[in-house]
Amino acid sequence: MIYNKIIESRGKKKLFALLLDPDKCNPDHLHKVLHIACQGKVSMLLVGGSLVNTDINTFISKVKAESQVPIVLFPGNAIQFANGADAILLLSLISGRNPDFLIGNHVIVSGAIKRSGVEVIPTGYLLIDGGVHTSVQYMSNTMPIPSSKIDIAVATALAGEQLGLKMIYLEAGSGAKFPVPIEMISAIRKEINIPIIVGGGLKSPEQINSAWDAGADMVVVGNAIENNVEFLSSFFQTK
Ligand code: 1GP
Repeated sequence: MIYNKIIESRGKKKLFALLLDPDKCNPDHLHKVLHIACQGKVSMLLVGGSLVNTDINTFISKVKAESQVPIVLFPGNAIQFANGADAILLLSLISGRNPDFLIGNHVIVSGAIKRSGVEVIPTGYLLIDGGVHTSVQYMSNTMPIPSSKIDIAVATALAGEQLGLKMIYLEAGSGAKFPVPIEMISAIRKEINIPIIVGGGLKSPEQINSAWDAGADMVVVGNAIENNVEFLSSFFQTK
């Protein structure tokens, strides 16, 4: 089970996830990325995006043909559910006040998820302002938490934990100018016990290491690898 692996790695190993947006992965790019991902340092592949047109199950089959790395859905909405995945981050966008992303999409897809047997990881999703208008902000029609409002982010993450969510995902948005502030990650880390995932705008090994040091259990990187596949191998060579 993916969640158990995340829990077991705590205190031993920091996790690194690659975000694959099926609309942005041409076969050549995908092949190169998976070749590097298979060398053992990528803990899981997240598949999804704010808006995806590609058929997710077909995409997953292609990924599985080239890699053994676990595939975890990171869905922007209910139609991104695919029963070929190993697990789904069942995201509730708790920083927002749009009922569709708090519970509406979940109701639509709950039966299909149950029938599939795909592992469900209930995850509180917090959108944090990353200095640009991101797709997730527009598509979810929610306002991000300002990056200076650490108290609001902490209270939101804590509420998510108290509601029984199993992980907190701090999201600056794909292509964010600034990643989630380090002070925010460490303040949340001090207040909650469940695993923390950090993604959005991570472009350098320094930023990734700082997020881990501040208390992130897993980081998620998308754009930096979409723009330069070599980022991945050069990053891991330094580890
Ligand atoms: C995952 O949305 C992010 O949380 C990915 O962001 O594309 O900026 O790495 P980047």
